[in-house]
Amino acid sequence: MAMPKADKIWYNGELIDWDDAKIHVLSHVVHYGSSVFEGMRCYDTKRGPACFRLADHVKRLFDSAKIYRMTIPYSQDDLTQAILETIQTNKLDACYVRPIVFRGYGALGVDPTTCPVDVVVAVWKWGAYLGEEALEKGASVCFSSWNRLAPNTMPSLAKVGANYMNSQLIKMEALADGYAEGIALDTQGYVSEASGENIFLVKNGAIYTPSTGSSILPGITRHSVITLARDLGYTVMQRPIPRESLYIADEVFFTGSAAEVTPIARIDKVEIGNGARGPVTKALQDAFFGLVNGESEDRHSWLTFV
Ligand code: PPE
Repeated sequence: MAMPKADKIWYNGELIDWDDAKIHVLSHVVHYGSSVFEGMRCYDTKRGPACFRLADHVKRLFDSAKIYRMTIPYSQDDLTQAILETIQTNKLDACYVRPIVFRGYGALGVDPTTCPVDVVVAVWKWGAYLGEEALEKGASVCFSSWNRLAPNTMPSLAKVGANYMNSQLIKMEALADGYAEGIALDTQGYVSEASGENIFLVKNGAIYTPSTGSSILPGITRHSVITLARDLGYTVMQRPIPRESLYIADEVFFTGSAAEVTPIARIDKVEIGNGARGPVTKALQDAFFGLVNGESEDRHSWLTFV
């Protein structure tokens, strides 16, 4: 994705020009991947711009930092305010929001504890993650030859920069082979997630998704879709999912802040269902987009108006 510039970036408490938001090349994060971050969307609703599940994203950021013994020098409330301020200042109606906390410049060597912890919030315009067409027609994806993170190596519940080296292997292989995305198995051989999306399948009217035991990031969109599906009366189960159950599913779709709810039309060139967006996926997209666009009632108080 070419980076569309916005105006200002929030950097350790100050709003500075986009082009001035720089770090030293000897910052700890550059060498050892020591960052925790979030990605969320702000939607353009009839009542003005609204952040989707802002509090939950801020909470997950602090959880990721806790796992890595990183003390964020702001409170959750401060950071929430900083995010809202960054969106307001940049005057974007709809945008992607990327708060990132990283070990900065001060010392090198693996031990990060003497480095400062820097905090940044950036926003920019970001369209459909796998393309506008995929939202309607479904994406063509593959299984990756790479596994997702093994338990007790890189914690998958933390959204940290270093985990995305594994994601990059999955994504580059998929793109090089002509697919939009790759689905990775966990180290037990069960379905885990894609490089930047959680995955769901629909079979005989019920909905299944891997549990947190399958090395997934506990997606906030995943949680939202599980909740909306249950509101609509569907049964949703979180359990180990064998690879082959995706090929014979009625429907498969991805969820993510960037990917939203994206149907999967083909996996490894095998058509899923009839190779088009299925009715359950469509119903969940309608529920999701209705809510984030402010058209339907926000029953779970997921929108924060900017
Ligand atoms: N798994 C991974 C590995 C992941 O990166 C994401 C988000 C998800 C699942 C879905 O989580 P959630 O956004 O809370 O529903 N991926 C983000 C980064 C995408 C990127 O290319 O960068 C995102 O969707 O914002």
